[in-house]
Amino acid sequence: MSAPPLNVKAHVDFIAALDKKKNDYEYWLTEQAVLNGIYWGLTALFLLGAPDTLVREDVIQFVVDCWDSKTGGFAGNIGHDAHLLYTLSAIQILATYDALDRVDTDRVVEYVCSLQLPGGAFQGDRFGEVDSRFSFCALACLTLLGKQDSCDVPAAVDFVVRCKNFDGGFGSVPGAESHAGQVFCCVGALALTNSIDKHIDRDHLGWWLAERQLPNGGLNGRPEKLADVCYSWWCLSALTILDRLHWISAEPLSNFILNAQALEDDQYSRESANKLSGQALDDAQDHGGIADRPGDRPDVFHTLFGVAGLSLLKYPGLEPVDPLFCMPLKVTQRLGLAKEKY
Ligand code: GRG
Ligand code: ZN
Repeated sequence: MSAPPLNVKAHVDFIAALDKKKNDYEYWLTEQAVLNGIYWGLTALFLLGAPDTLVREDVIQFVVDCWDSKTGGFAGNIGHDAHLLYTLSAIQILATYDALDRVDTDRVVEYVCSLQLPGGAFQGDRFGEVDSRFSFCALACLTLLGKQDSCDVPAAVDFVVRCKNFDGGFGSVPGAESHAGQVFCCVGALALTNSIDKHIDRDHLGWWLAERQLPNGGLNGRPEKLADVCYSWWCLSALTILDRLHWISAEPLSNFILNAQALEDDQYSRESANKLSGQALDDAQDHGGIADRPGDRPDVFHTLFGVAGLSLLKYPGLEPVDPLFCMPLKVTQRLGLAKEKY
């Protein structure tokens, strides 16, 4: 199937317009996770070659305002509770803007380490949910801060290895079904701790990941599920780390992602423009962005992971992305954290 080219300008405008949508219903649904949204948007903008689109100082100040002085972690919005998911996004944003000196990083390290349990797993916050996602968040955060050794690394690795299944994939906790999102987190955690070859059979897991490609070119997250643009990141990043990216058919996957763009003249954009009038229509950015699959409504999460997937596939004009941190490669190179081999 053919596909339109990547519409860089439409996606940059789409992300820039998100800030103006604070009165929208969807904004309130995601209000507790604004920091995640800013990380997704900012990273996409850097990869699209438009790093100056947002006002750097405003973004940094917002991140600083999300810091919770009681715990030392970051909340997803000002005045909310701290969580590892938002703490990683905060550190990624500050690292991207070269502004890590704007926070008390020792307290952030203390917060992250306080969430490690005796068996090595990390809980996401003080309420105690355990998930291999949080192992990745903790290790990535500590590594970005140059303090990985502040936690019990062998125990952290041991928990991640216990999440591995007979099919080569990884789940959220020991015994849970393999899922590509968790594979990204567990492969990432093992890559961050230089323990891929000790614990992963690259061909076995590479095969499970390559099996995620469907006849429409897109990737799903586990067997019998629909293809979704975000798995272009969760699967491709893991395949890149495992040095098995070539086990995917690149062109059909690129076309699947490119066909999920919301473009000016497509049905999604026409319908959303028809629903608006007057000032709302003037303010609206009714196209741009990438959806989970062709024909669906675009969002900033799938915009980042579509663009980042295309970057891993070396789509012309995009900035290279670091497959481990999902940040601009230039940033992880500046921090001395980019790896040639895992
Ligand atoms: C720095 C990129 C980055 C991530 C931080 C939070 C995190 C670490 C990773 C999340 C990994 C994950 C679990 C991703 C999956 C997200 C997703 C699409 C879940 C949907 O699951 P289902 O079961 O969907 O609803 P399927 O596709 O299986 O039907
Ligand atoms: Zn998705």
